[in-house]
Order: sequence, then C-alpha cells, then structure tokens
Amino acid sequence: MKKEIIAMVLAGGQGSRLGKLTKEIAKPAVSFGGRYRIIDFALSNCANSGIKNVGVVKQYKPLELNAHVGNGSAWGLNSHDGGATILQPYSSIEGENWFKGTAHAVYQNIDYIDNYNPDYVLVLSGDHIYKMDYQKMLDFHKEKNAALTVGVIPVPLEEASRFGIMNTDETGRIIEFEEKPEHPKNNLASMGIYIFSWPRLKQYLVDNQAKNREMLDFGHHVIPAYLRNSENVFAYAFRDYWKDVGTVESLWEANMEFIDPNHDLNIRDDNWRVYTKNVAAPPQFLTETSNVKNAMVTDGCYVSGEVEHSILSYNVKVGKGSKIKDSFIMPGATIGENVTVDHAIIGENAVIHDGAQLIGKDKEIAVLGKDETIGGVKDVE
Ligand code: ADQ
Repeated sequence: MKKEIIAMVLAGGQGSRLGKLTKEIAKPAVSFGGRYRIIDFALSNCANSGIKNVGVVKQYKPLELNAHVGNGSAWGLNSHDGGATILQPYSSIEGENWFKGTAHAVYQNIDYIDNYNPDYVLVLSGDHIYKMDYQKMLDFHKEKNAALTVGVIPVPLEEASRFGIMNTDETGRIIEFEEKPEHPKNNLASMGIYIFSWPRLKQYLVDNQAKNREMLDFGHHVIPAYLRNSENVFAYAFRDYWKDVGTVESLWEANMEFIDPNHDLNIRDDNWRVYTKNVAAPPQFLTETSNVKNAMVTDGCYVSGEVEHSILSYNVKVGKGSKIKDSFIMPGATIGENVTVDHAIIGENAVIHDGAQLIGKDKEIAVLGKDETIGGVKDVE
C-alpha cells in the first residue's frame, strides 16, 4: 500500500531528567495539561496534517504507552488504510537488540516503513508540546529538493547546549551542525523533527550497518554524514510555540503556561484540535468550602480546598483547608486536608496526607513521584 509519507514517532527514551516522574513510565506517556499525555501533541499533529500512518517506536516502560495509544482511534488515525502501530523493541533484522539510538530505532523498523513504500519519512519525538502542520514542512522539503529537512527554532542561548545547534546560509541550507555543543556559538536549534527522503535515508542506514560503521543517532551521526557528503540538508523555520518538556522545570513551566487562556498554543482552537484517549470519569465537583481560581480542573476531581493557578488532572481529590498554588497535579492524586502544595508537580496516584507540605520555589520545583506518599514536611528535591 503506497503512501507518500508516513511518520515514525520516537517514544522510547527514558527521560532520566524527569527523575521520579519517569521511573515507572516512558516520557511521552507522562501526563500533561490535565487531560493529555505528552505524545498526544505529536499524534494530533499527524492526524491534523493528514498523515494517517504512524509508527510509534517504544523502548522504555511501554505498558502505559501501549494502553494509551492503542490503535490510534482516539486521534482518528485508524481509518481503513491508516493506523497507529506500536513497534516493539525487537526486530527480525538483528534479533533481540534494544534500540541503540534514534537512527538505529528507525533502522530496526525498515520492514514496517517499506510496507508503505513511502517517498518521505517524517521522524518525530514523542515528547514535545506544540502544534505544527507537517504538510507545510513537506511542501518546503519538496520545493528545496532536499534529502533532509530539519525543523528548527531559536532557543535561549543558555539552553542551547541541550539541542542540536546549526548554522544556515541565506537560502536555509544547513552548513554546520553540532549535536549538543558544550559551548554553543548560536541559538538555532533542531527540534528533533526531520523529513527524510526515504530511499536515500534507507541507503545510509543499510550501507553503514553493512559496513559496520556507526549510524546510530540522527544528531550525532546521520546529520553530520549527510553534511560531509554534501547532501541537500535544509532548515525549516518554525515560529510558533514549541517546548521540549524533558526536564522537571520545563514540564512545570509548560503546564503553567498552558493555564493561560491567551497562551500561544491555543488549546481551544477548533481548527487544530488536540486529541487524547478519553477517560470515563464523573463531572468535577467543587464543594461549598472550595475556592478555585485561574485553574484547570478536569473530570472526576473532588475539591474542598483552595486551588490557585494550578492544573488538577482527572480524578484528583483536594481536601478541606488545603491550598494548591502554582502546581501541576497528575491524575488520581489524593491530597488530604490542610495540605500546602506550591511550585510542585505531583505524580499520578500520589498521596499527600493531612497537614503535609510540598513546597518548591522559583526554579526549584518540588516533585512527588508516581504512587509516592508523603505524610510530613517534605524538602525540595
Ligand atoms: P534529544 O531529545 O536529547 O535530542 P534523544 O534523547 O536521542 O535526543 O531522543 C529523541 C527522541 O527519541 C525522544 O523522544 C526519545 O524519547 C526518543 N528515543 C531516544 N532513543 C530512542 C530509542 N532507542 N528508541 C525509541 N525512541 C527513542 C534530540 C536531537 C537534538 C534536538 C532535540 C530537540 O538529537 O538535535 O535538538 O532532540 O528536542
């Protein structure tokens, strides 16, 4: 079944910088914005861009992710000739080999990709918050007759060392690229979003595997190899909201920004909806002692305390006399009475007993992990 383009969503990384929040769960399956999981943004972008064949490459702690993504029907991806396919971390090519890097993860799924005999493969990361029309990027790729187009965005220079950083000429051609430079000279960052012309990429992956040369990672190996060989590599400038939520601080920040009704992401845009798997939960209930302002409160919540500038995901309980401020509470958390939570992220199904405190400040966000319990004063972690 020939397709012009299919997507591969890399959803396997461990996300170690999210600490306790990813101990039991892969980063793309981490809860976001009350109702969503991080991977919903990439999957919704695919659906809204008309890319209906999506391979989700998983590796680390896949259970939650499998249950969430299923066959992709929540995103409208399971039409008669489309669908989301969860790709296992084993392959017929190499036996029981775990993926060793992003390009290796694609290499191991060549058979899946070849099923569709695509002209182009869109490679995405499952852990970014953004809305993007990939068709526009594809048009650009075709217009430039590129072998590879990289989605790019300026980032603050002080954060540049956690990205692939590049230089382009006036036509947008990438002339220099360095993966996570220690001392970045500029701030034009790769978003980890790539459109490859598939026959060429396949050749690189297969040839180098055959010659036993390392071609394991897009940032470290594939992009530099393309540039060495003078392939047409172009930068596609994206100017809207985009956030890599790979650290506790950025996850917290992105959730706080999400509360703002005038947020650039505009979650209320009917023309670009963000889909997710629905959880059957009763309507939220705010008791007579509750006081909720400037907050997102999702289905199934039961609130008797004060909530200010925070997100309560579905099925969260907040007891009487408790104060929740500037915090993101993941699904199923139970907060007892007279609890103070400020500048914090609370993991799924975590429990805070009566009278306890979880208080972070500024950029030091207090975190309670999934299923964790506290009952006394908690220091910032
Ligand atoms: P990172 O995000 O740091 O940088 P990496 O950790 O390799 O790169 O992960 C990219 C994505 O692939 C993540 O979503 C991760 O979960 C997933 N992934 C990683 N290894 C995987 C594997 N073996 N199997 C399946 N999935 C896997 C990348 C680029 C940078 C760019 C940033 C933008 O390398 O150049 O600037 O993304 O965030």
